[in-house]
Amino acid sequence: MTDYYSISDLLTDEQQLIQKSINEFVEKEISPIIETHAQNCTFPNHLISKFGEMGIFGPCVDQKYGGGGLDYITYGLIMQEIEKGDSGMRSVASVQSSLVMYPIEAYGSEAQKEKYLPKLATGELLGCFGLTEPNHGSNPNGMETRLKKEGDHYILSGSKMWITNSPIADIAVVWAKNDEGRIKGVIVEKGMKGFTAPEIHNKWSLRASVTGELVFDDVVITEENILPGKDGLGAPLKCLDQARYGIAWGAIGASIDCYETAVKYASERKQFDKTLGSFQLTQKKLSEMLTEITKAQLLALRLGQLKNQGKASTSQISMAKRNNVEMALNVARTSRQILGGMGITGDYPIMRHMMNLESVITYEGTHDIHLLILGADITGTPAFV
Ligand code: TGC
Ligand code: FAD
Repeated sequence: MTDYYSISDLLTDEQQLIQKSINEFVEKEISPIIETHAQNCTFPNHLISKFGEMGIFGPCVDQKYGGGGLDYITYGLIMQEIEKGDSGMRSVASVQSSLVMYPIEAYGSEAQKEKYLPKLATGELLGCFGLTEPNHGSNPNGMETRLKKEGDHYILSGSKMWITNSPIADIAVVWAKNDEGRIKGVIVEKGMKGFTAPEIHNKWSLRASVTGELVFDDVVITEENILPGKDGLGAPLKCLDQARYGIAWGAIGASIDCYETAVKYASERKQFDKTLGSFQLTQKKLSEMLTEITKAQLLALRLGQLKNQGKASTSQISMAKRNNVEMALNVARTSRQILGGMGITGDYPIMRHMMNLESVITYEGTHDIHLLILGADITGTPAFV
């Protein structure tokens, strides 16, 4: 495991143990099968219950609801190890933990927490998160999905786009505007009349992860399925803080897999009777990649410390998500070059990571949106309005 600055020395015994067990799980259960799933655009369904058994779903959720009750550095390490296997598998884990379990725990009623959280923790239920719409991606506040009051119930109408897990999810945490124009969180269950979740096909990225739409054709919603704890755009954005934090760690995992593959290849492959690793230009590439990975690890660890103290700000999270995903994409591109022609094949994980990271740099706030969140924090003037 690449750890040039002995960052593991700063971890507790429990954090190291959990990281090791997830690392072993990924090497046994994900890495051997993921390339085939990505090539075939299939999702390894059987992993859902295994993720549940490993405590990957809701590691920071309270134990009384089936969660792990763990700290945020441990959560980050789990995301890093899973994304070493594949960003799409980390997507499943982060959507379930940060975008489904988190809002139910943070904004849900006691009855909602008891009904959904334990089953989400074991993987008996799979969830998805619907914020993005066909006409509103970076600007979710413009959403057109409506939750209209009618007598003693509500009518949900509209659609969501680019939703991770939607075609296979049992429940969807959906964000819609009520009659007062306030954004509310709604738990929509599979099988509700008027609710469908068609799959989006033809992706060159996150091919082992299922992505789809959410379509609400006048779905009847009762009060018991509305999250009572918080409304307004801040409610979904707070969930995004959780998930973006996990991605800042996860991307490091993908970069380490690419870097370690390149180091190994450079030590074995010979040209001009010398290993690639003996050429100065290859050494420059490897040295720069290791430096950038190490900087990203330190950024993530410090962010984790702040998060554990309840002090990590949205813009600090944006800085780390933006930096670490761009770093991972650059490491993937450079590693691919070190492998020459072999780098484009599925015999190595690099091209898959690279294509996955093109989604990771776009979802959970695009690269540019995170720059603007930082810019707004520095200057006090948001540039997106
Ligand atoms: P703005 O006026 O800045 O804020 C509106 C209200 O929200 C509050 N707020 C936050 N609250 C909690 N946490 C945060 N991070 C918050 N950021 C803002 C803010 O204080 C305000 O509250 P109030 O009470 O004053 O009303 O909102 P804006 O409309 O100007 O938009 C800001 C912007 C552009 C930064 C935001 O819309 C944004 O982040 N856009 C990007 C959208 C995005 O990231 N979508 C992700 C969809 S989910 C996804 O991609 C999942 S992929 C999962 C996977 O597979 O891993
Ligand atoms: P747009 O908002 O149309 O942006 C296009 C480009 O314009 C980007 O480069 C952007 O940075 C730029 N841009 C936009 N506004 C500005 C501005 N003000 N200033 C400068 N540049 C700007 N969403 C969910 O809700 N749930 C999910 O589970 C989910 N999973 C996803 C899975 C995948 C595989 C993908 C690809 C996306 C997923 N998304 C999900 C959606 C994702 O969050 C959006 O794609 C993302 O927020 C960007 O929205 P958009 O695609 O509509 O791009």
